[in-house]
Amino acid sequence: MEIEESNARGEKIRKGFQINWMILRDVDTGAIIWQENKDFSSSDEEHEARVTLKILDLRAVSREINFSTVEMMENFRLDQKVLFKGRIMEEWFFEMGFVGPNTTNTWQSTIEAAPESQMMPAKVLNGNVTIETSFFDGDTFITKSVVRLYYV
Ligand code: 9GD
Repeated sequence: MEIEESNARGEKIRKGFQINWMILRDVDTGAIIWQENKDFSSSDEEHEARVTLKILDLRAVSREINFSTVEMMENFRLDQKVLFKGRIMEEWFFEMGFVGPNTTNTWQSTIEAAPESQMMPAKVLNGNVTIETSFFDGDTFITKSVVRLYYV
């Protein structure tokens, strides 16, 4: 019985995929709180991001991801885990859907504060939060990246 699939399709998509830039905004004011031109999808290294500690007080954050893909995708989506010292605090699912071949796209999504969640203090969170992001086209795994957050 097959216990490990080759995932040739996932590897082909990954080879032609890159994030060009990301922007985070305060939904209530539209103010940009963070932006960087870096491929946060690459899995070879743990990434780092420095965000203002004010982000923890925001009701909701708007995120734009600008990415390019050579391969077409039927249902591009992300599964994101927010981890504190490696333990899961929240899991988020975002779905973009169809993406054409040889295109550059800007994907806007909104991250809301969890309903009855009391944020830990920034000084406790600082350097201890990692975001584990898995990229999929439908059920096809593409890649997984890790970003460590510093609240400054
Ligand atoms: C918390 C305040 N309300 C609005 C949402 C905020 C979410 N934050 C996560 C968080 C959840 C908690 N439950 C606690 C706690 O209980 O103490 C603490 C923090 S966050 O501000 O740290 C946050 C995390 C990730 C905000 C945005 C992101 S993200 O997914 O948009 N992202 C950015 C880019 C770099 C800086 C953070 C990470 C990311 C995005 C895309 C990709 Cl491909 C990879 C990584």
